[in-house]
Amino acid sequence: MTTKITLSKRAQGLTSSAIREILKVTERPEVISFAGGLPSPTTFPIERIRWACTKVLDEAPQASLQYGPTEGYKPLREWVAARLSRNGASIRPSQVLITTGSQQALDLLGKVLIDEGSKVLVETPSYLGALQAFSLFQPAYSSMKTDEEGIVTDALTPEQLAGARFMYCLPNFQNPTGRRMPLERRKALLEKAIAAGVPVVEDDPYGALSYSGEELPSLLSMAPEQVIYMGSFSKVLVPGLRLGYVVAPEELLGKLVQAKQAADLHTPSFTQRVVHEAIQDDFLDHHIPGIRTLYAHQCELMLAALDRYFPATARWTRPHGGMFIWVTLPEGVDSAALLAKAIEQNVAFVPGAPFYANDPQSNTLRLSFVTVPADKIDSGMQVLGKLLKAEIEAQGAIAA
Ligand code: N5F
Repeated sequence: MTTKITLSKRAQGLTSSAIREILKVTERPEVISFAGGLPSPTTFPIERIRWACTKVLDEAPQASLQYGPTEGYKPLREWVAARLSRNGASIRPSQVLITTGSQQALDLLGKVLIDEGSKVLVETPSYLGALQAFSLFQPAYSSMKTDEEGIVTDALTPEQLAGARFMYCLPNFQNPTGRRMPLERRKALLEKAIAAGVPVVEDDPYGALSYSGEELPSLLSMAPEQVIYMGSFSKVLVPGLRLGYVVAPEELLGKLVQAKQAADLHTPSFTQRVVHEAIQDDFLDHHIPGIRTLYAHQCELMLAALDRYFPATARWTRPHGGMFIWVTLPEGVDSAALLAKAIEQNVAFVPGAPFYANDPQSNTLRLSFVTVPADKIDSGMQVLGKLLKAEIEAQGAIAA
């Protein structure tokens, strides 16, 4: 008998992350990549991490190299709970699960909350990595309407909310649009979720990257019983150590822990201890302002380049924090086709379509302004602007 591999229905539906695929191309050093949300490597506190590694190996050589509890390293869970309790909420360490990047938390949530056909509410557009994680469990997505202030809460009807397993929200400097939800919208969103009994999943890797330093209250702090919160060390420290966390009511946390046992037993003991050492003495409070200043500057450079090189018929967001600008091209221009041409000229971005759960808008794209050094932003954007104008002219010629 010849061996036949029969994939599960789940696996048959799997597709590759557009970001990860583009990353393969952008590894070539000559490519100017506005694609992956890769933090600027100049912000990595290398000496601090080196010091923390040595300290951990000197002080806890065996424990740091041994298996550990699934829930995570206790002092790190305590740190997360204390940090999230700073603005008035009261989060207990027993509500915190340390994960292998917050991406793992998305997968675990999908595993324990989604059945085939379950209704899941997502923003339009939403983080494609979350859509990829949830889609494994075959939900029926319902897209929430958004505008420049995020989810349009007035448009959320009881019918749309009814029976949803959860709504997935990115209130701070959303991936991919860079938008932030104002306080009034946050209140209205929670009111509706509470009235409908729908849990809110708040994914918040960018909240601390507010350029002015002003942070808005998290949904978690406003309604701790209603919200499942995800945070990450990727954008405020380093992404390569793969450390994130999820905060949930204890009864759900227990299920997430069981799902994590099956996935990877626990997040590496060593990296948890290293990060815990590195962030002692309010390190992040001293470190994050430098990241904000750098990203604010690079965002400004990219906005200036958009004004300079992009046609007036394109529109884009003007973020006040985070790492992304979202561009809407004139109707009919396909950003995936534009990407193919851009890559030939060593410039990359992420086409917008994979960020939509329903009705993909192929005339959109995401630009990250943080990964490439400031002096390359202008030249990369000049290439994109020229290609885009040529594309629009070619279309006009066809139409005429
Ligand atoms: O905590 P971690 O590093 O696993 O971050 C996952 C994650 C979760 N939620 C949101 C909203 C995110 O934006 C991310 C990370 N997103 C990056 C992006 O470009 O969209 C990841 C890019 C890196 C990659 O896929 O290699």
